[in-house]
Amino acid sequence: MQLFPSEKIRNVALVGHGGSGKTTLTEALLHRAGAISRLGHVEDGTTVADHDPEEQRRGQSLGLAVAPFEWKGHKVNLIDTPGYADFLGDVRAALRVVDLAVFVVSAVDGVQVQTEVVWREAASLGVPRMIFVNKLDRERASFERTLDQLRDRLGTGVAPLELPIGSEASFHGIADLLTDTAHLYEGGVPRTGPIPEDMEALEHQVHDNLVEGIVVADDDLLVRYLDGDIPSLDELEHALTLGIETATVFPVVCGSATAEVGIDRLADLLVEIGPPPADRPVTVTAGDTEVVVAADPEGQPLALVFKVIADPFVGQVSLLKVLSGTIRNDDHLVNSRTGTDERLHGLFIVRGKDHEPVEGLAAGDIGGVAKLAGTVTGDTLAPKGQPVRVPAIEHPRPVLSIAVVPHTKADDTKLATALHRLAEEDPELLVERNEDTGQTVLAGTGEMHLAIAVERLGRKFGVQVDTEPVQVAYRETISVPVAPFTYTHKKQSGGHGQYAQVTLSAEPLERGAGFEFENKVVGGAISKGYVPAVERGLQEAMARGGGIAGYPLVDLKITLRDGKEHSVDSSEMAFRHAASVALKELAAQGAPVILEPVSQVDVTVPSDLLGEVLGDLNARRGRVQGTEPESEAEQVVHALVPESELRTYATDLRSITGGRGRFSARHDHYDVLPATSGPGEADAGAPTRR
Ligand SMILES: Nc1nc2c(ncn2[C@@H]2O[C@H](COP(=O)(O)OP(=O)(O)O)[C@@H](O)[C@H]2O)c(=O)[nH]1
Ligand SMILES: [Mg+2]
Repeated sequence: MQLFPSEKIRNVALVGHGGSGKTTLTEALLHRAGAISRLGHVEDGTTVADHDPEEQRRGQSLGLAVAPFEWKGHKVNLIDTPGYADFLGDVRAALRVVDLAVFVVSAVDGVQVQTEVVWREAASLGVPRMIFVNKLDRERASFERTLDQLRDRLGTGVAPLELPIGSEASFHGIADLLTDTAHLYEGGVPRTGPIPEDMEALEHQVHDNLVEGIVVADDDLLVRYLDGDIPSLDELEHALTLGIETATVFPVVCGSATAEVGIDRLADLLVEIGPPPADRPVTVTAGDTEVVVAADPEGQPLALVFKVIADPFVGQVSLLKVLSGTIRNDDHLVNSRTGTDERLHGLFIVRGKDHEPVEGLAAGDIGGVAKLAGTVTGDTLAPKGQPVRVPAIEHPRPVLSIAVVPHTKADDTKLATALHRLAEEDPELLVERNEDTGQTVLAGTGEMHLAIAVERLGRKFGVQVDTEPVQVAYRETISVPVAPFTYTHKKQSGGHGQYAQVTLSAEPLERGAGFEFENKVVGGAISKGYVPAVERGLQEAMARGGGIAGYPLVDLKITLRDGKEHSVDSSEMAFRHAASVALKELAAQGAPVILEPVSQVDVTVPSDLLGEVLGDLNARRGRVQGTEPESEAEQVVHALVPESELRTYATDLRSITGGRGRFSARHDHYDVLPATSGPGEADAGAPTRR
């Protein structure tokens, strides 16, 4: 395929709540444009966008998918995105590289949680937006009700350009309010005609609303309109384009993806009012300075890798957007984060799972390249000697964790590499090894996200794992000083004998102090070399959990006061052993307590749900430190909550708030575990001895 000129490119994302019809609409647009010969179905796993086996099995999008099509001399790089909350990361990635986000809203279900969540994201990024009201062919679909909700929930600027003709099963056309014409569909093909008479009154009324909605984007036009001037169609279209580009006017159109009503009208709009890449320059950093880069095909080559996909056959596939310049096959660019030279060998255009070779990609275009050496999602590729970087997006720290246990020894060997590669393609997946518990922990955005990661370990890398709850890394300490006592390790019957005697005392230290050791042995009671052996023996036993409850011992000071050795039978080994046995006795006499990790948690919730969320935090032994407004409608709660109470919080908060709450958590400190919530509880969360 040849290079596509920048000004003819439109980058568009379909976003919104899961099930609103984004993937089906992608299919319909590709079909109307002739890019595919028949409409696939989400349920059958036959769509272009849901091409991953995990997506096909569930009948649901889990990641972004690029699906370009040509329309009236333009190339529309359509990006279908997932609607489920766990995969918001890919929606963010798509919003970064498009110039228009089409919010697909079901006329049956109306504005749903993820519609609002993504609207907020897009607004904060200043991305131009429009709305496609879908499923108008379905029973109980209502355009009016949906439009009211859009106005209500998404704020000012929502401007309907169309009205549906017919409803539910008899929905068959669209009235275009700007041109006063009807488009009547049969088999996806429109025929234009006059607006049906019975709609005229409604049409006039909505038309006036629309004009008022549009003229606000252009001050001149607004003044003239208020003076009684009727704007011409050209003027309206110009103001509309301006309003879209500045993200102040959000046109609403309507249709049905399955009945293919309104699809070609949508495609027309994408190329007519969708901003070309050159109109939306990006700000990048070059060292300490910020530079604004426009999508100029003659400029310095610069590309953003917005998604990396680990492919078992091709290796790694990097999806990139050319921000400036023109990139050709076999060009060399440098990864600005790592400084590594990357050869762009074999550029291609991506459509779902298919790759079509292309000789180059001009500024504004989106394509793919395989086998970049060390490039991960979010990296920038720039010319040698010009370390320009697109500012990284901050990914929220993952909130839900599980531990993975390999099935076999062979799986164990491959696990680390496989996890590393999965994390490379998915910046929201965190892999950690907990040194205290020895578990390999996967942290992600929700239950579905983690389940998919585990499935992909198997499918992509052939690594089979079981999952288990993450153990809380409890610790143990003493709470009172322990008077000196003496322990003698003696084994002198038969063979090589062992002998070591130590006198130790202990005292508790403040939280976080760790371990202190002091040697007070005087007069050479034991040889110099045996003192470090005692210290090492204590340290090893503490780390191993050689106290009473079996958790690592921390925050205490142990003093070696005296000792005795045997000229033949003593050894470093014997002293180490003596120290470790003595430790258990010290712990037993020190009124031992268990320490639990406590996290600092920030929960953002709609104000009307504050009471429920506070009550729930209370039930989790949370200590609320304060509450402050986040926006007009939201509050942030700051609290300290024991880690053991947070293990399912990601899922629980979602159900308490209907998906409208979010939170972040990070380890803060260790605190004494209250006796009532101590070990011995039967649930999976109770501390277990190792
Ligand atoms: N009746 C009707 N069903 C639709 C329409 N668009 C999508 N669907 C169905 O809605 C379900 C979810 O569609 P999908 O494209 O997966 O939604 P997504 O999650 O937004 O990608 C599927 O069963 C589609 O067949 C439509 O316009 N009319
Ligand atoms: Mg989908």
